[in-house]
Amino acid sequence: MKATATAHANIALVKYWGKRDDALLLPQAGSLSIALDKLLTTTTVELGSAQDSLELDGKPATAGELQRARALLDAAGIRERARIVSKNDFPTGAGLASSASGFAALAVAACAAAGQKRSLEELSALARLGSGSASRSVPGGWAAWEGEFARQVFAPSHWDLRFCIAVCALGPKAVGSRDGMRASRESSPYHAVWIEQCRRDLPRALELLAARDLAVLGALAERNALMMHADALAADPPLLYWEPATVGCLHELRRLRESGVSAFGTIDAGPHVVALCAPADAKQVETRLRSVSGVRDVIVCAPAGGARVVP
Ligand code: 2P0
Repeated sequence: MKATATAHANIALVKYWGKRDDALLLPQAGSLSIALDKLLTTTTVELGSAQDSLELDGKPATAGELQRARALLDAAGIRERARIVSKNDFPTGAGLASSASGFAALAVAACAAAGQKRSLEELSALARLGSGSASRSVPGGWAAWEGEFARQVFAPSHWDLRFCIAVCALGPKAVGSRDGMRASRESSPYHAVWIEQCRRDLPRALELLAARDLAVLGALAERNALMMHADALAADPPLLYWEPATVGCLHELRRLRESGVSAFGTIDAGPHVVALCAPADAKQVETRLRSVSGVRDVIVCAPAGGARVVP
């Protein structure tokens, strides 16, 4: 009746930004991500307590977070009340995709605690009900999510890249992904064009990933992220997730490319820039991002695997 699981957060190279079903968290277009080794969540689920409770990094979760966790347990057929304790190995509340690793670890720990044997596809679909991007953290590695669940398209070892996360602000963002995504779909005149672009980007990105073509995949990923932000910026009211340091990092990466270093940026629904590069260039990319005014920290990550039960 008690189990612990770990899961890594992921960064998308082709982004999920728009739902075709708000209740079931089904995406309008497919997305592609890589799990990040340094962003790890560990979650313990104990069934049979008097009432549901959820603790995140030592603090009680909000009613909304608890409700999302309960929805996931209900979907798994788990009726017993659960005591859930979750801990991140990285700064929480700084917009570093902790909902993806959190709900992936929760789905795996909860089903293990209930003694359920489920496939990776089923676990991914359950994690999706907590947060869409969590579907990709269940299989981990290079993961593609197109419908009900995500699957690992390549193992983490397929391509040893580095992902340098430039932390460009502290504290939570003003508009969460869920509200931002809905606002973009409902009010941005660019949204339909954005979704069409993702439908073209995903198959192309999969080819480039198979070929390990950093220059072309990196450029595609940077364009995809900037187009997602163009969609969000055109919402009414506009969604501006960037800080000055965000723009500073994008310029620094362009300068690095002009000097012959293959490094490309991507940005989620927040201010942080994640730079993709080869392992041999990671030190230089890290140093240059640290030199950008307003950058608080740089976390250098490698590809990681999927969610798993731990002893
Ligand atoms: C992604 N993001 O593909 C995109 C890029 C943010 C920007 O998935 O509403 O927290 O819980 O499904 O998964 C963040 O969205 O949103 C996200 P919900 P989620 O990584």
